[in-house]
Amino acid sequence: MTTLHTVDTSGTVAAQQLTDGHHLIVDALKLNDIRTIYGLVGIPITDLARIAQAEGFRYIGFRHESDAVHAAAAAGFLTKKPGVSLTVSGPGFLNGLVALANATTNCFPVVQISGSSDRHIVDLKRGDYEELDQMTAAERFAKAAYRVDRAEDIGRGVARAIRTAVSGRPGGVYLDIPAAVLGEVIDAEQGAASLWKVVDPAPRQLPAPEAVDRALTLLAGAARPLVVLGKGAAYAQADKQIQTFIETTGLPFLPMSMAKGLLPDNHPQSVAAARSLALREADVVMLVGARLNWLLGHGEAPQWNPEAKFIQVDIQPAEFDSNQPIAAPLLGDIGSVMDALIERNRGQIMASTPWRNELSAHSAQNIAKMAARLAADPHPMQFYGALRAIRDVVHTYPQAYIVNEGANTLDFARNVIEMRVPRHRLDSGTWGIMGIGMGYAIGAAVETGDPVIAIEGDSAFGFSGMELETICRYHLPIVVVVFNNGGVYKGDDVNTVSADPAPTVLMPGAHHDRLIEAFGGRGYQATTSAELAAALREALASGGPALINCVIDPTAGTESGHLTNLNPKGLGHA
Ligand code: ADP
Ligand code: TZD
Repeated sequence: MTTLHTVDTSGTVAAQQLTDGHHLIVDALKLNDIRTIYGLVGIPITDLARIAQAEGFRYIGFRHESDAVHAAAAAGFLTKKPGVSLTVSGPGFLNGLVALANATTNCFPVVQISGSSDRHIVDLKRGDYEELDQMTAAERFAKAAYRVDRAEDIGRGVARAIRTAVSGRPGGVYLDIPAAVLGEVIDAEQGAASLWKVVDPAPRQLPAPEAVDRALTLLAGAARPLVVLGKGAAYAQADKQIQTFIETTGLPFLPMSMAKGLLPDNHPQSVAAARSLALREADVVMLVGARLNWLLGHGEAPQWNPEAKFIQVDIQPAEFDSNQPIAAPLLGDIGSVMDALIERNRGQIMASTPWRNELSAHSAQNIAKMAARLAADPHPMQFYGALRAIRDVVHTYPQAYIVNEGANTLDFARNVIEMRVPRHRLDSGTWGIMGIGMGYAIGAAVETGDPVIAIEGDSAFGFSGMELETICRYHLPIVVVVFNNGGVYKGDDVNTVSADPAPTVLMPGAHHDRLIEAFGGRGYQATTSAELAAALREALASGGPALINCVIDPTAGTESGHLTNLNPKGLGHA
């Protein structure tokens, strides 16, 4: 705030307090309890970041905008409040947009605030520094896009962005602030009066009683019921209600990857180890915050029982019937729906003993098979041996967050690394995107202060690897484990037609551990599972940034992991 002294014709001096667009954005965010901004500065938003820092915000500066927006998205998922990110115009905005789109796809609340070039130049396409019609571009990929054209509308714009990001189905919101609005000076009192705090940003949405009864009747008549928990259930922070409903009904449950830990993975009702059988046989399936998209085979036979009836708990009505007929739609927020289910259940649901026994027996068989694979300790290391070493260390750090991306690294780690607490696993999610690794890890570490272990394929790590510098600059408790098999999927492909490496091949023998050393972090090279366990233990005990280059057999893994069948066949290659 600055004071402007004016002298009128009679010689009277008047003092007017002034503010500007920068300060108004910071004040509006602060009023709405936002205290962290993930960004990358440049024209026209550098001062905005400085002012935020001066006003007590934590500003985390990144090396690439998509990592900043991914970090904010992780913050949104973990806290149920929108993460806020800040990008420059044109290319900086576009770099962030992929992460905004990814957050929208994953239903994570996040706001990307971006400075933009002068409207009168952009709109006539006269050619400006970093010129782009950003709002139009964002519209396609975000839940919503808004632009603030006057400083007096900043409070409205911020309120609208927050409300849109978290209410209903959460998602990514783009907020465009032209440079001229950032620099616009207005009366401070008028500015302060234009800001407001959003009341109850994500109001509870209660299901209709008849919809609850319809679902309960269906579940009560089921011979082989199944509950599928998705990341919407994790996001909803309705942990207690979900646990109560599952445990009092005895229903078998299957967690999707980011719902792992909502109930502990070693819970006797978890059928994660009998997934195929559960999907193939279940006759009534209750989806809780999980979509019947490709990750669940669109609910189609033969993966699913063609006779299965679906109950779906979701906050987005248009989600129902998107893939299969939904016999009992339950519209509402998961907390309120679970409360209503618990309240209206008069003990009529009891999962049948033969079905539970069948699932348990099948799980036990699969767990034994997995134990044998995990016990083998080949050299060079394969995925299972390395993951067993990590799993054993992680058990002693239950509060550690797991970030996970790659193809084989994702598929194997999802199954091997058990989660015991809710919302502690973040991964490639609905798009199967690579590049979330360092952004999600930074978001989780900054928001919680707890240790983060990022389990990364070597290709996946490369997408955000430069953020090692960010991790070291802020001295974050992040340990990155790179599963280095020297390639995208695998490192043993051979190009038989020229001297160039094959398309999937990356630099053999790469020492990713030395990258972090350049920034003062701890680097480790592990070639055996014992070395890996020792390095991870030491790195976690240090409480600071570390990277373990975990050397995996280049022949280990499968092309495209478990999605090999999604590659088009055609005539094949040379
Ligand atoms: P997964 O990939 O784990 O199966 P999805 O991302 O496909 O999970 O599904 C998440 C679903 O959860 C989305 O359809 C979303 O609308 C829904 N959702 C998110 N938050 C809530 C909430 N608070 N209450 C109800 N549904 C929610
Ligand atoms: N680009 C983006 C943004 N997302 C993607 N999913 C891909 C490319 C394609 N892709 C995958 O689907 S997995 C993957 C790529 C490039 C990397 C697999 O190799 P990796 O993991 O080294 O990370 P594994 O464990 O060796 O299979």
